[in-house]
Amino acid sequence: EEQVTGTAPVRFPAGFRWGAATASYQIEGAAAEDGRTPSIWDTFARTPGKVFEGHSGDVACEHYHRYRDDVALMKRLGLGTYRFSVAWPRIKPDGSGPVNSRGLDFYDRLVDELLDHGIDPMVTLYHWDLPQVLEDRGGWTNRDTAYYLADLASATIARLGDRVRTWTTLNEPWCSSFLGYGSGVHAPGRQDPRAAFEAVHHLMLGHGLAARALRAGGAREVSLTLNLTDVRPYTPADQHDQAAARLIDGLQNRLFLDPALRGHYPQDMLALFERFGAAGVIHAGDEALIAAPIDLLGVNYYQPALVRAQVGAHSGEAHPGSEGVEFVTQHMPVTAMDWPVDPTGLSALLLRLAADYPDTPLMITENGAAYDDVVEGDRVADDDRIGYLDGHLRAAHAAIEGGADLRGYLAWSLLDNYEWGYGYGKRFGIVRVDYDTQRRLPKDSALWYAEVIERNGLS
Ligand code: PNW
Repeated sequence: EEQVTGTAPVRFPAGFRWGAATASYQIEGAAAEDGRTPSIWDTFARTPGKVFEGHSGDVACEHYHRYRDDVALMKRLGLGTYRFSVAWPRIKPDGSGPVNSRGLDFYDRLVDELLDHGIDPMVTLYHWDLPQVLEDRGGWTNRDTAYYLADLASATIARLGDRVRTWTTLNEPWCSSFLGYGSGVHAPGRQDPRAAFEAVHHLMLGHGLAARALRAGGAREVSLTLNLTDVRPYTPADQHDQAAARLIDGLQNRLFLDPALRGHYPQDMLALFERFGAAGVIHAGDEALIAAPIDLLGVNYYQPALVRAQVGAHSGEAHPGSEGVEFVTQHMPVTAMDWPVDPTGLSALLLRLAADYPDTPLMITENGAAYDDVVEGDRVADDDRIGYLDGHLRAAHAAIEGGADLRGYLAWSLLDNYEWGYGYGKRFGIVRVDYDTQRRLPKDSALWYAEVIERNGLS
């Protein structure tokens, strides 16, 4: 057994990429500026009862106007990579069709600012802010949306491709499909398992088409980011618990990994497309398009899952087809999200990816934790977040030692920000944001992380 929570000094490989991540709707604000139109999150935030206290991203961290200060802050922390997403409704206010150059201007300025500070920009095309006009035509249940994502890719790389090396098509299609169209806790808030599976396929088709468009536009590194987890059977020797874990592993991991990296959906997942009446959206040739070669798989990891077979249990609309599967509460420390803290899930996940999907370089594109931070003067003593990050970095290092081809680590998130359905009520930042003054205050975890980057490891 690899020790992943000890205190032995660890060093990461030379060239390991260190950084932090954000997403457009979560930080930018400036929701109605320079031609941006509403996204599904603007609509969702305005729908009573959907988001904590009705919070929206109208203002957020005002990053749209404060990006220079934010880049200076990144520089002070020593970040080598900054992962951000572009807002589709800024670049294509009508969803498809003409480009709004004022929208692209913002990202142009941001990229230049990053490069001026020696920070490598990593651009995600879609981190959940679909133009509302496209949702009005069915959103991700409409096949056209996949082609429009490829158009967005072409337009964006045409403008930024001379300076941006690393591109990501989608962030977490599991969330977009199953939380957006299945359980409805994310925008657009639909609750229909058929729509959720249709969305899965059109997102993955969009990934493949966008990957091609990026390649055609000269992208040097093309990637896909998935939220993956380590799924464990409650009683490892129990075959019913094993089957339960296999099913959840299918819905959470293999449904996205297999088409992207192996060229076909898993059989058990195809059966669910059939069962929910969504198999018709998979056309001949689609799987070959989805399997467009990628250079990097982005892994977002927060927590493991523990599941068991339980007659009558229902694990919820976010996992359609999982009747009889129960998610078991894990008795370990939790974050402010109530998510269990277990770094061994990260090492297990990375080693599993290395074994099952070989020859795919990996990057942790999100990892981090929300805590109820307390500000004391000009300091935030967030030891719990430091503990979370330290444990997960040790786990990542153990996986590298075990053979995983892990190229980098990006903390989620640079700033406290709009945490989707939780609004501003949950703080994932290594930097505190005071939403009254917009003042940024690096938490102890940010200062600690700067030292980690500086020494390329942990003491
Ligand atoms: C990810 N879940 O979201 C996103 O990529 C970020 O934008 C987000 O702020 C971060 O993780 C923290 O939540 C997720 O329910 C949201 O399993 C929900 C889930 C997973 C990831």
